[in-house]
Amino acid sequence: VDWKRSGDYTDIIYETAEGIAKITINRPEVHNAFRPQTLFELQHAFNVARDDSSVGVIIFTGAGDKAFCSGGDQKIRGDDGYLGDDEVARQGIGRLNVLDLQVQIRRLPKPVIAMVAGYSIGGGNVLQVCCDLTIAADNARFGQTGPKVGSFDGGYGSWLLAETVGLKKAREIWYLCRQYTAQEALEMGMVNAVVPLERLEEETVAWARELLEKSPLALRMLKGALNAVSDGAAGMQQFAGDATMLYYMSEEAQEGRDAFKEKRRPEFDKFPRRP
Ligand code: 2NE
Repeated sequence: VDWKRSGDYTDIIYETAEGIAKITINRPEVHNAFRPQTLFELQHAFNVARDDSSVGVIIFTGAGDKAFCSGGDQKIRGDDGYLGDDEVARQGIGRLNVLDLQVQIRRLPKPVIAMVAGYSIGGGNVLQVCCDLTIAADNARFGQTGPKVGSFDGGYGSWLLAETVGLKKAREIWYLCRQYTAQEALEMGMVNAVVPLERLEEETVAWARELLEKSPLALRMLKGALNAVSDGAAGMQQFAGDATMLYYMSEEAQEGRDAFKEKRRPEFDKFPRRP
């Protein structure tokens, strides 16, 4: 794939090719742990991919083959969150802005594929759980560490994981903080496929190309539908918004708009009252 790099980032890499955006956490020296800046850049890049109408699928990954992401950077963890190098941090105030990124991935109306080599740990594993699909290399290792390092994610990290692998398994993963191989993750339904490390990108791109052949609106509605149940009112709000978008695209809705602009009564009688 002939990836074209763009954007001015320090902690991540943003690339596109053939309708695919690839977003890479680029902090291999800490197994791609994230700090507040990493998350600001990821949020920016995911927005760029969302707004780019030539992009149909997003691949989310980590630099190198040692880790997808090892969660929050424990070395800059303050007493209430993760400390950046901005004014907020200078006041000693930490952030947990990974939670905003989780929501953003859920709301983004294009499929996001996590491409995982090596460790997918802690808040990093929660991110891959939030993605639509996950392709794992055979060297991948998955796990949560919260109760070991003084943390937990009681949001998507817990109940979306439970929805994905079942309640008993989710409890085991969180309570015991064990690590699981790619094969074990496949067996528990936490990933979609396990492939040899040297073929990870090739296989992930093949999945992305297959998605690109499908109807973008159908994929958008399916993502919204599958998320709506567990996202409650917020999920329904998004799904309802998509219904409005589809309605706007109908002649019936456009008749209402045109009648207003032309200062006449709308002629809705010509549209069927569907059974
Ligand atoms: C990932 C793991 C198991 C790998 O172990 P190993 O032995 O293969 O590598 P090592 O030597 O631990 O890591 C390599 C380098 O990366 C750093 C290490 O400190 C080391 O650098 P040096 O100290 O040698 O210079 N590194 C790795 N993970 C890091 C991290 N998260 N923050 C900062 N530096 C990190 C092993 O490294 C590990 O267990 N890492 C910690 C995983 C973890 O507990 N993550 C945080 C969970 S909490 C969270 O993410 C969170 C949340 O629960 C809720 C909200 C927001 C965030």
